[in-house]
Amino acid sequence: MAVSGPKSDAALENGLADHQPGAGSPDYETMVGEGGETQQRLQDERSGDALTDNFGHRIADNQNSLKAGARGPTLLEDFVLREKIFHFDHERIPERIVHARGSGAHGIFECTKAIPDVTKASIFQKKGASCPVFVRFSTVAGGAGSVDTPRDVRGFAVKFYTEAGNWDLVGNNIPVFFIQDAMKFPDLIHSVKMEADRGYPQAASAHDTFWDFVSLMPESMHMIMWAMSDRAIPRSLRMMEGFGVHSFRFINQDGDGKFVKFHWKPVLGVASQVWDEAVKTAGADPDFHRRDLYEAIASGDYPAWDLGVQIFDEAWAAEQPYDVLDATKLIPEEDIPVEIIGRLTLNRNVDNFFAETEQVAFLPSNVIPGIDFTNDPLLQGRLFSYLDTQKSRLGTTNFHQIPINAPKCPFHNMQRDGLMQTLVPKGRANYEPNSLNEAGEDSGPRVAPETGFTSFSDNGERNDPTDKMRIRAETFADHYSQARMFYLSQTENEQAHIASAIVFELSKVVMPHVRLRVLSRLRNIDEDLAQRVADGLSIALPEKAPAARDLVEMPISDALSIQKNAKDGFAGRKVGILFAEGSDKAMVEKLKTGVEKAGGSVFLVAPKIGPLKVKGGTLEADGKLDGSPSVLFDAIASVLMPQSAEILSKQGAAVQWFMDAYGHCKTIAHCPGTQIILDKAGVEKDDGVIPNEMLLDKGPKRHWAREPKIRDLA
Ligand code: HDE
Repeated sequence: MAVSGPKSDAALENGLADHQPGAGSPDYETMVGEGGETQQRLQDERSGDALTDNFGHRIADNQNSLKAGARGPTLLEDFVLREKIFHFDHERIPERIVHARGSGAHGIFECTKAIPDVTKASIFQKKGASCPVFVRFSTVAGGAGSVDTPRDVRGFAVKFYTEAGNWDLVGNNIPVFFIQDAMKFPDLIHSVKMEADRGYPQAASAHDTFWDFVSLMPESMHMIMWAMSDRAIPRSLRMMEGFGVHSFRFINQDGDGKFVKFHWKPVLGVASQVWDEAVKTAGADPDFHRRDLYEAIASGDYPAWDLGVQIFDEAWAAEQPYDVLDATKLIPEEDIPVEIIGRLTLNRNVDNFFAETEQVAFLPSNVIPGIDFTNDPLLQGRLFSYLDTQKSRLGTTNFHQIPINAPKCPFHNMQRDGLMQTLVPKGRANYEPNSLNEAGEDSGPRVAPETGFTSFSDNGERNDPTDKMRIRAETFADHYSQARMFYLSQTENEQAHIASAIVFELSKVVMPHVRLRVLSRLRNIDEDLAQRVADGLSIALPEKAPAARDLVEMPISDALSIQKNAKDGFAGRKVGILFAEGSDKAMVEKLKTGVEKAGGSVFLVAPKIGPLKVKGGTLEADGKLDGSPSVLFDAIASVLMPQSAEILSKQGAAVQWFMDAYGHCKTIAHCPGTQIILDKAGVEKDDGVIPNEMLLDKGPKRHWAREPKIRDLA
């Protein structure tokens, strides 16, 4: 019976019924490639390519779901339908909590004036240096589907893909902000967004909660002036100024720092609507600004801005009647003129709104060497927020791999895995430091102390000598004294365990230079330990590793030893009791009651689960002998008649039961009948091999004195 139904009218009308799957699509060979190529292919879909599902299976019918008969129910096996609906159901991601509605475009930034004396930022070293950029303009309060022309601040976020990594200058079209401290941001935004109980107004500050909040926050009054001015109803995104808002810092090659404020000056000049116009535009063309930007770029009328900087130093800042770290203040251009150093030109619309404009993730923490932060408490809070928000918006810490966010310069590090990992790092160098190169392996990337990002050390606090630094205090430099104290505080047997453990571990290490390095460090802890390990491996002791600090001989601490503090009672311990047919039920029960009374528990083990016939009735085992090895118990006891013992002495599981308990230094209580198995298992009489009657007195402790007799320790 045919399962695909007749072609729908729509399909026939579209001529799709005659479409040959695969016509015009590239060869299989050219489709096969690494992940990147596959992604590129997806972007390069052309008309005529065969429609496939997400796993490359060609689709024969995109109109009809698979049904049991023409009018029958849809079948679960229809993977084409399921995938299509499944993907559609999950198309939306959380919109930005602020700046949800935005419009983006690609472009280029060119340095028009080199300023190497104030910053070592690579992009400002040479006139004519350039890099690609992505810019996203936005409103703040409205949702992603709101209109373009409300009275609102506009976001002006620029991502520079420089050769030194991404630099994100995430600014606004107003040079000051509502609040001075990041702590108030959630309150500010809650107050301006639609009111919590009624869900309106959308994209508007003209309502109770906003004005309630700002009237209680006098620091917002400067920004309110700007927000109520015509700046908040721009004529076009192309006719807005942009501002970095905060004071940032420029650092030059010599490490000297200067404050800097960033400005974008539109080549078209600043222009605004009047309020009545803005209101009517919202109805007539809700996408007024987005359309204007798109059409200008599409027609080759590329919008451009000059990048200006106001540069000043701490001495100048100290003399001003305001704090340059206060984001509610601007620096009048009359006091510090704006110096133009570059030009931004937007020359390419996005190919896909979601992939680029929606998924772009700006991070004020993205700076390059030569540009640094200041202590502006608003900026400091932003340094956390943006990274954090991308995880919830884009769902993965690997959001940097999304093409719009990835740097265009190489990036290498030891970050691995995570949701939606699309890179395939090779080798095992996923940690640093490593010396894998000494074994001829790729050892991965290394820090670049000369060219890497270093923070400006002055903490910016006037008259406070405390500097910012990445450093470990000298008082943390002794790495061996306490390691030695720990080792020397152990019992002889515990020390042997440590030495043997290191021998075992290093015998699994196949890189000889690593074994030697460990030994050279052990010499700083204890020469005897190092020698024991070297002997255990049968290699010569290497030179002692240099130590940053002289060893401090610390007194032995008994608290560090397990054996010196062991508790010998039955509390929390489990005793395995072995019985078989013919065993003395009374004896088994006596042992059981005794152990339980002392706080322990008992597990009955027998060759078969039973019920088995025993002297005095029947008895059921909790576990079968070959499934209940003695490693499961802290001590063992056995109640066996000689005949059963004779039979069991020929069975590996029984012999090993005792052999292991003996080897693991456990208490072995037994009846005389068991002796034949004990002999077979090599169990020799000692303090821990006792008659059943002594079990309760002896307890389940380990008998370490036995250990040297049964195994070679290092
Ligand atoms: Fe933002 N801001 N912001 N902001 N902001 C976001 O980050 C935040 C502030 C600005 O087109 C969010 O990726 C805090 C000042 C722009 O994708 C979020 C504080 C300035 C954009 C966030 C501020 C801005 C954002 C939401 C106070 C001007 C849009 C989605 C400490 C200098 C970027 C996202 C784009 C977006 C937090 C204050 C500009 C939640 C906590 C001041 C242009 O992380």
